[in-house]
Amino acid sequence: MKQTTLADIRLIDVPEVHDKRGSLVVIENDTFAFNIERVYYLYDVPTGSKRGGHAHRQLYQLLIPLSGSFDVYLSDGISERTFFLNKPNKALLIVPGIWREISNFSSGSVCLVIASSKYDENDYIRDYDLFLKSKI
Ligand code: T46
Repeated sequence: MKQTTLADIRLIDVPEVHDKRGSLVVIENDTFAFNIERVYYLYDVPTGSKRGGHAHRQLYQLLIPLSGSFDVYLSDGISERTFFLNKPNKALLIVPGIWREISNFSSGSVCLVIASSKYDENDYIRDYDLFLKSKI
């Protein structure tokens, strides 16, 4: 697994167009540092629910709060940091090799995820001790 750290995490301004009718955000395949292969979103998350609880071996992802807000806790096995996402024009870039837990979803929130490859369960590390071992 890539030996990434929290220093590789970025909060990115997404390109947007404003006029008196509102705002429009554009994401194209070359907007970010990876090729887009998959898009999915989390919604209808019950109050108090947590998502994530894993790391990825190869996957790059962008998390965007299309609506509402939530917390994204990240750990590289040494340092940890929590990002509060609540702006649909800010995308959190999560690189491979970072543990994440997503919580405190506000009512009606929607988390858009843009990912660098198709779904592959073999790319997940869902055990925190295994994750720590993978970082040695
Ligand atoms: C992540 C956070 C933000 C699929 O069949 N295809 C998919 O593309 C995905 C993402 C999931 N699934 C299945 C696998 C599980 O049976 O949907 C079920 C729930 O997946 P998971 O428990 O991984 O969901 P989250 O919300 O904990 O995590 C997801 C992503 O898996 C993960 O990459 O970073 O959203």
